[in-house]
Parts: sequence; structure tokens; C-alpha cells
Amino acid sequence: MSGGSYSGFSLFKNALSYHENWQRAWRSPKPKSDYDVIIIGGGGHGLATAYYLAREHGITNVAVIEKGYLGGGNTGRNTTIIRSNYLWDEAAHLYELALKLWEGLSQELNFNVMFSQRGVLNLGHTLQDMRDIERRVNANRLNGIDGEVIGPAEVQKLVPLLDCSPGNRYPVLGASWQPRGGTARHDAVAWGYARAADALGVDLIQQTEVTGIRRENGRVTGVETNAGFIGARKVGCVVAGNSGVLAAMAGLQLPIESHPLQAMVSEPLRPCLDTVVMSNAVHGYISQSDKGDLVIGAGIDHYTGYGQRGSFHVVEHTMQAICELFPAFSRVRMNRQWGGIVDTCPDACPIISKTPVQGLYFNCGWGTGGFKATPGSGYVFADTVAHDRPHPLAEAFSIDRFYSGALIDEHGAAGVAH
Ligand code: FAD
Ligand code: PYC
Repeated sequence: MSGGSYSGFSLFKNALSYHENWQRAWRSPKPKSDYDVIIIGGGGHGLATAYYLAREHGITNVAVIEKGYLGGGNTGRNTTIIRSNYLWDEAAHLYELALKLWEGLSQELNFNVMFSQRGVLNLGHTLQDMRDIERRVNANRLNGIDGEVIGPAEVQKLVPLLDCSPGNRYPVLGASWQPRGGTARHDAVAWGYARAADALGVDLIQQTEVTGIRRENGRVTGVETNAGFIGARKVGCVVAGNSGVLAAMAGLQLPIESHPLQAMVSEPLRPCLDTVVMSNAVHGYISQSDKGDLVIGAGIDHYTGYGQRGSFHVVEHTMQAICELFPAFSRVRMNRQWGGIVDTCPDACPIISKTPVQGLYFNCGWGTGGFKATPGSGYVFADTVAHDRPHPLAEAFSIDRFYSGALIDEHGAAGVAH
């Protein structure tokens, strides 16, 4: 990957030199002794936060500290489904902000994130599914979000390989259809934000693990890392499945459980599926990547844990679901399977919040559905950190809701059961 522009000749020369002379897309700086803001976690959300801090708020004395490599967490492990068809106003507005940002992201970052608005279908298999779908689509339309309820004939037209026979165990009675939804290239999102943040002066520090959060008189003063202490006036934690661990370092407890979530891809096929199909009832979802692989996933593993792998019975269940929906795929060979650790909240909504420790902020709890939110999450979190008060769209997602009881139940829209 390169930040500069290359002629055909230099591309050829660099290929022969094993890319030795390629310009790096971002620096690899030594950490300074202190920063205005440290963001812990170099996934899409952390990198987007750092980028918007610099671009929207002029705060450039910022470091992103990542224990592995940029985008190596859930950002690089997810199935990249993007949509904004959430039920409640608070969530719908947040995910719709993200979708609007996705629509201009490649131009904004000058980096092709391969955002593809191929549309997302959520299938309904029972009368109750269809009632829930109608309720959600009506709510979406009242919020100015595109969506339609379509019947089985229209579903079949959009997805010829889907088995819509009326006699099926779970017959397809219809679907919600969000045409502006789709997919993006996950690594490109991390790389695009990383390159743009670096260009604005943000230090991206990889292979450095935060091991402690130092506080004095109720205020954060910096982070302990395996490379020593780094001071900071403000610290934002954006570590997905490790949020509970980081919170404990600051003496806090979050209402979060960490679970494995799996996905898998097949051998590449010729183009045969040009939308995203999700079904909560049979418990599977599928799309086809631009390389031709079928990208497939299902629900979380129900035990908690930090191992980035899943259990076999979930793989088996998922494949049963996909073969039931698409009998034609029953002979496709699978290539790879992997897991990520997702941080789930009791109401299937994120936490974007200040904390009782001054200068310490958390952005987490996106569970199985945070990739789609990446640009919006970074945008509102940067604003929250910069001004030390919640961005208007983040206000409802504060930790306070677990004390006040103002939960936002998005289990029905979460796409993947958890
Ligand atoms: P991450 O990308 O996980 O970044 C957090 C980073 O923090 C990691 O890189 C980690 O190494 C780092 N870190 C942790 N602890 C420390 C520490 N102590 N010090 C320094 N760094 C640390 N969402 C969708 O919207 N659509 C989907 O289709 C979808 N599919 C999914 C499929 C799977 C299999 C999985 C696992 C998730 C899926 N998700 C999906 C959810 C989505 O991936 C996440 O919500 C989102 O990527 C979270 O982004 P993030 O930047 O917060 O986390
Ligand atoms: O949130 O749409 C979603 C999703 C699909 C697969 C995993 N999460």
C-alpha cells in the first residue's frame, strides 16, 4: 500500500525490489513523553476518533496506542455489513450519521474504502417477523431513512438463488430492504483513517500494550504501557472486546460481556449474489465479496471469553442455515474461519461516554454491529472528548442510562442475536 502516486515504471521497479522503496503510508514514531489526547485501540473506531480530533477540532497532539497492528482486532475480522435501519430514534440517528459519512468517505480520505451500496435484506419468515419488519421500516421512514417492506416475489427477483419455496421449514414471507446499505473493505477503512490521521500529525504507536491507567486526584494523567509511562490530559478507550479489562485498570466496572463471534469465507465463486442477505430466524447472513468469496456468519458463542476463535457447533449451525436458504451453495467449499471478541451491552447499544474519572472516556459495547458505525462513532466520540461533554447524538448512549433505566433496546435490529 502506498501514500504516493506511482508511474507504471516505478511500480515495476518496486515490484523487483520487493517493495523495499515504497513510500510508507504512515510514520512509525517513537512515543512522546506526553500528549493532549491518547486513544487506546487502533481499530477503525479509534483511528476515526483520532482523525476527527485532528480534522474537526484541530487537536493534533494525539497518539493512538495499539497492542497489535492497526485494524487487527474486530475491524479486520468482521463481515462488513453496513446499514442504518435501527428501530429507536437515538440509534437510527447515530447509524444514519455513519451511513452518510460512509457515502463520502473514499473521497474524504482520498483512499478507496470500497464502499458498495448493494442493499441489505433482512428476511421475515413468520407473521410476527413481518410485523416487526413493518414496525421498524415505518420507524426508519419517519426518521428519513430509506427502507421498504417487500414481498417474496420481489425478494426472489433480487436474490434468484435464494430458496423462496412456500413449503420450506422457514418460508420467506418478505423482507425489509435498505438499498443504501451494503459493504466496505474492512482493512481499507483502517488504513484510510490511519493515513489521514498520520498526515494531520497523529502518532500511531503499534505493538505497544496499555497495562494501566494512571490517575491522580480523580483525574487521568496518562497510561502505563509495556514501553513505559506516557502522559496525557485526556484518554479515550476504544478497545472493543477488551473494554472490561481497560475499565478495571481505571477502577470502573462496565455493564459489558465479551463473547466470541465467528465468521467464515468460501472459495471464490463467479458473481452470483449482489446484495446482503440476513435472516435472524435461521440464524445466518451472507454476502459475496469483490474477490468472489461468500462471506458468512451467525450469532455469538454464548460463553464469555477472550480467545479469538469460536466453537464448532456454531459453524455447523451456520452452515445448516445457509444451505437451507441457498441449497445451491451446499457444495461450495469453505476456505477459512475465524473469530473476534465482541463487547455486548444489555440493550444491544453502545456506550459513548464520559466516566467518573475526569478526562477518561469510553467508546465500546458495539457488540456484533459496530463496523457500520465506524465513521459516525469516531465523529461523535472525537467531539465528546474535545469538548468534555457528550455530542448531542451520543448523549443517549452515556453510561448513565444503566442507572436511569433509559435503555435503548435494539436487540431486534442487531442483525445477529446476542
Ligand atoms: P477493534 O477493531 O477490535 O479495535 C480495538 C483495538 O484495541 C484492537 O486492535 C486491539 O488490539 C486494541 N487493544 C485492546 N486492548 C488493548 C490494550 N490494552 N492496549 C492497546 N491496544 C489494545 N459489525 C457490523 O457493523 N457489521 C458486520 O457485518 C459485522 N460483522 C462482524 C463479524 C465478526 C466475526 C465480528 C467479530 C464482528 C463483527 N462486527 C460487525 C462488529 C464489528 O467488527 C465491531 O463492532 C467493530 O469492528 C469494532 O471496532 P473497534 O475499532 O471498536 O474495535
Ligand atoms: O450488524 O448488520 C450487522 C451485522 C451483520 C453481521 C454481523 N453484524
